[in-house]
Amino acid sequence: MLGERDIAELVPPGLPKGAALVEEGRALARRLRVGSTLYQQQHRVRSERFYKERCRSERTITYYINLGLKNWPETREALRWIQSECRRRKLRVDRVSLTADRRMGLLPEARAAAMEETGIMFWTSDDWAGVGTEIELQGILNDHAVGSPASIPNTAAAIEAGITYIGNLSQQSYGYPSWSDDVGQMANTVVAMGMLAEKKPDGIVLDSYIDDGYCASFHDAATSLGWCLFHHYVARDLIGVAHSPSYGSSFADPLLKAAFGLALDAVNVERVPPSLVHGDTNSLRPEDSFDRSAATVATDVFFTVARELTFPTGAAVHATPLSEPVRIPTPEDIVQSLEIGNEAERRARASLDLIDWRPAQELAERIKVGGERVFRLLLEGLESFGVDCRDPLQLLIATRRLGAARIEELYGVGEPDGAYPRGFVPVAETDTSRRLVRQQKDALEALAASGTPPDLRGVSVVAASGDVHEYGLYVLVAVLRDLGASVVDLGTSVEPELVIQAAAETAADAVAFSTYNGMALSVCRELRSALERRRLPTQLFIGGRLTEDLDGAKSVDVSVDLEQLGAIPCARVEEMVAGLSARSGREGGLDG
Ligand code: B12
Repeated sequence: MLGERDIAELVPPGLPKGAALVEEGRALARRLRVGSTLYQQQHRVRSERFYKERCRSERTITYYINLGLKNWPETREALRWIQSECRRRKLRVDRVSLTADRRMGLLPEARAAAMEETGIMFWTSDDWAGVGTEIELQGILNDHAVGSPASIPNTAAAIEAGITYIGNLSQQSYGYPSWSDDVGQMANTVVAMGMLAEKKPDGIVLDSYIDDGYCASFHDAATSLGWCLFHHYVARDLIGVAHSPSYGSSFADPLLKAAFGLALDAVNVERVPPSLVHGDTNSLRPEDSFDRSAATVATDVFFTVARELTFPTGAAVHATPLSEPVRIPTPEDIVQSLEIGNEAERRARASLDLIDWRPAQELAERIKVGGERVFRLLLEGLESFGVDCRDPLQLLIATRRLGAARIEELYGVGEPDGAYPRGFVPVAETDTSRRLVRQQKDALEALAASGTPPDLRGVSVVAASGDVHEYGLYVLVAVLRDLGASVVDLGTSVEPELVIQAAAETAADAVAFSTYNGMALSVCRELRSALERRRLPTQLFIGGRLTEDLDGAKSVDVSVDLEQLGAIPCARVEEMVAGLSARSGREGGLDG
């Protein structure tokens, strides 16, 4: 399935030795002191890991929140308000993910020039220091540290600030604006893992939040478990890091979610407590009422708490804010989610005897057996392509270059069946796979319901996502192809300039661009000016979450501004289909 060139590119020549990079990281970390935080002082531990171990043995449930404001002062004030509100309402909250802007993944000197997105920026050393000394919650760094071009400075800053869960190896696959050096990115990742290995005795843990990376794209939970085993192998076995994958936002089915948690715990041989079990975010849709979302969130967190009480792992629990699909959650939205989480715990504690866990245990065993096979096949496959499987750098580069879909097509372990997109029947189908098939079908049915679906044969489109979000793009591309359009799919984290270059090279009729990270207007300006520079008449469709901070107002819907720029903002795939067919003038599929 792989051509000679693909194989040759998996391990580029002249790579540094992974072991030397690990040593470099260890040496760097020897000069760093692990900071202390108010939370860790309060619980009399040097690291959150040790407190989590205590919670695991005492069956104490801890709570996790995400906060994605723009800078430290704003974040600190919001957290202080959340803390006091939780005290007043007698709600438990322990830890906060300081959800970073993607620019934090760039080297510090490149950050100011890059486009502002969504999430926190740490601009000064005082900002970092504040995490340990100015809030009572334990801060964690989930995003754009290990795995990013800035793996080394961000890991160092986090260690010194007393952040003792540092992520996120799953982001080894991420792309960063104006950064094209994947070898450099992976080399920095290996150095940072060397730093974390050095600090293992201090209780520092490498988190890998799997729904951020390839596992968000896999169709089979067995592939996801195999991927976790692969990361355990690289981080724990080859480098010596305390590594614990965590999961949750793409899991909707309570049985699958519980089973996956059990399978993950079964392969966690050092029993490093996972950072968290994230609430289900992907089931919440912009068009749903908050009341409906409340039922989804309450059920999700109820079963997570029940599983954690019955089979404790030490993972903190997260209840998704109801506003998740429509806006960046406000402090009020977060407190509301803690109300749901804390109450769900009371009810779960009262209901434990009612739950029969055997189906989840059986499914967990199937996922584990499948995952172990995926891992073995993956390593054998990499070896057969000439990858040195004892070298962490080679392993990370090769798997990054292979990509999630190819890894699953090559090493997925279900019964072969060409009717399935990845060529086999999944051992335990992911909710992602089920949902994407349904969304594609829904869009086609909606088109059919409004008349004969248009015939898009002869229409050519270049499609891409500007950030990591890929599901909207997947549905869009699938529907356009179903209707006969010829689509060049450039994938995720693609720079505007590259999209327009591809449109020029293929003389595309239209560009479809998906953007979610809160800079829709800025990105559209770049797309428009690249089109104008080349004098291209290409139609520009844009969708995703069309927001940006404007004149001090946060997350404003910029659809009207996009229209004024000459783009066509779309909330649904069907709107682009209508726009294309109006232009091609071919309705009903009668000609061509
Ligand atoms: C899944 C998800 C993720 C996953 C993505 C996994 C993956 N491989 O795709 C992960 C966890 C990695 C993630 C990360 C982030 N996310 Co996110 N994510 C979501 C989530 C839960 C679902 C979005 C989704 O894919 N829906 C499924 C698709 C099929 O539906 P859809 O998006 O509505 O798309 C439909 C239409 O919009 C349309 N469409 C979409 N694009 C286009 C394009 C065209 C041309 C057309 C015609 C139509 C079209 O067609 C689709 C099918 O009908 C939403 C919250 C939510 N529940 O909606 C947040 C959300 C989109 N994420 C958000 C953010 C901020 C981020 C981060 C920046 C957070 C951070 N600071 O780290 C990072 C991005 C990091 C990066 N490197 O880019 C915000 C965006 C806020 C905003 N702009 O107002 C949201 C709304 C969450 C929130 N409330 O804060 N995310």
